[in-house]
Amino acid sequence: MKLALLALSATLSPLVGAHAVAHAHPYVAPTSTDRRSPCPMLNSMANHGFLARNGVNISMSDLISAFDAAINMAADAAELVGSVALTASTTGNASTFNLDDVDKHGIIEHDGSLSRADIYFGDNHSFNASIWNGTKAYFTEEVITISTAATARAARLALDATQNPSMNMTTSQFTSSLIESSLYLTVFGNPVDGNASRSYVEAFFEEERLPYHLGWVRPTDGSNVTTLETLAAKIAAVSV
Ligand code: HEM
Ligand SMILES: *[C@@H]1O[C@H](CO)[C@@H](O)[C@H](O)[C@H]1NC(C)=O
Ligand SMILES: *[C@@H]1O[C@H](CO)[C@@H](O)[C@H](O)[C@H]1NC(C)=O
Ligand SMILES: *[C@@H]1O[C@H](CO)[C@@H](O)[C@H](O)[C@H]1NC(C)=O
Ligand SMILES: *[C@@H]1O[C@H](CO)[C@@H](O)[C@H](O)[C@H]1NC(C)=O
Ligand SMILES: *[C@@H]1O[C@H](CO)[C@@H](O)[C@H](O)[C@H]1NC(C)=O
Ligand SMILES: *[C@@H]1O[C@H](CO)[C@@H](O)[C@H](O)[C@H]1NC(C)=O
Ligand SMILES: *[C@@H]1O[C@H](CO)[C@@H](O)[C@H](O)[C@H]1NC(C)=O
Ligand SMILES: CC(=O)N[C@H]1CO[C@H](CO)[C@@H](O)[C@@H]1O
Repeated sequence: MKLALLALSATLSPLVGAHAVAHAHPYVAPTSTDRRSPCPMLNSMANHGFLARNGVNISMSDLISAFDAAINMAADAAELVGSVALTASTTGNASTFNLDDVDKHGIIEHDGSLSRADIYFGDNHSFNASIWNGTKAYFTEEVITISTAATARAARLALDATQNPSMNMTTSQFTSSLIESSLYLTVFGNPVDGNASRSYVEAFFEEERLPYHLGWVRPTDGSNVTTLETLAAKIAAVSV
C-alpha cells in the first residue's frame, strides 16, 4: 500500500508540477497598450505572464527565467537572441528592451516569415492570417515532421519571392528562419526529431498562447543552442 502510494506519487508529481505552472500562468489576451513583438513565443510568454504582461523593460535575466520556466530552454539560447534584441532597445536602459523594439527590420525581423508579412507590404510584425493559412496548408497530418516543416518553410519563401519584388534575406536571416522552424518543432515536439503536434503549433501561432488547454506541458527534454542548431541543420538538409 505504502509502496503503491509512493509509486503513484512518483508518477503524478511531474504532472502536478506542470499543472501548477499552468495554473500560475493563465493566458490573458494583451490590452491595447501592452507591447508585443513579431515573435509568437515572446508574445505567448507575455500573454502567460512568464514575461511582463505589458511587454515593457524586458531584461536578459527575465528572458533566461522565462525560457527555463515556460519551455525548458537553456540560458545560452536566451542569451544568443536576447543580446541581439537588446541592440534594438528604446527603453533608455541598454539592459532592457520593449517587445515592440524587435519590430525593427533587419535586427532580427526579416522577410519570408511563416505568419507575418514582409516589411514591403507595411505591417511586418502582426500575425497575418492569410500568410499563415498558406503555411499551414502543408500541415496535413496530426504531426509536423522535420520534412513537413522544411517543406512549409521552403514553400513560403518561394511564394514570397514571387510576390515581393524587394524580398531580401541575408545569409544570417536565412539561418534565423531555419532556427525559428527548429524552435517550434522543439517546443511543441521534441529537440531531436521535431514531430510537433499540429494542434499545439496552430494554437501557438494563431492565439499566441502556450497550449496548456490542449494538453501541452513544459517539455521534459531540455533544449539549448546546440540542440536547436542540430535540428535546424536537419531541416536544412531536407530536399524540398
Ligand atoms: C530572446 C528571445 C527571442 C527573441 C528576441 C525573438 C525574436 C523574434 C523575432 C524578432 C522574430 C521575427 C522574425 C521574423 O521576421 O519572422 C521571431 C520569430 C519567431 N520566433 Fe522568436 N524570439 C525569441 C525566442 C523565441 C523562442 C524561445 C521561440 C520558441 C518557439 C521562438 C519562436 C519563433 C518563431 C517560430 C518565429 C517565426 C515566426 C514566423 O515566421 O512567422 N522565438 N522571433
Ligand atoms: C521602464 O524603464 C524606463 C527606463 O529605465 C523607466 O523610465 C520606465 O518607468 C519603466 N517602465 C515600466 C513600465 O516599468
Ligand atoms: C537597467 O536595467 C537593468 C536590468 O533590469 C537593471 O538592473 C538596472 O538597474 C537598470 N538601470 C537603471 C539605471 O534603471
Ligand atoms: C497580409 O499580408 C498580405 C501580403 O502578403 C497583405 O496583402 C495583407 O494586407 C495582409 N493582411 C493583413 C490583415 O495585414
Ligand atoms: C484562413 O483559412 C480559414 C479556413 O480555411 C478561412 O476560414 C479563413 O477565412 C482564412 N483566412 C484568411 C485571411 O485567408
Ligand atoms: C539586402 O539587405 C542587406 C542588409 O540589409 C543589404 O546590405 C543588401 O544590399 C540588400 N540587398 C538587396 C538586393 O537589396
Ligand atoms: C517522427 O515522425 C516520423 C514520420 O512520421 C516517424 O517516422 C518517426 O518515427 C517519428 N519519430 C519519433 C521519435 O516519434
Ligand atoms: C544541450 O542539451 C543536450 C540535450 O539535453 C545536452 O546533451 C547537451 O549537453 C547540452 N549542451 C549544452 C552545451 O548545454
Ligand atoms: C523598421 C520598420 O519600418 N518597422 C515597421 C514594422 O511595421 C510596423 C507596423 O506597420 C511599423 O510601425 C514599423 O515602422
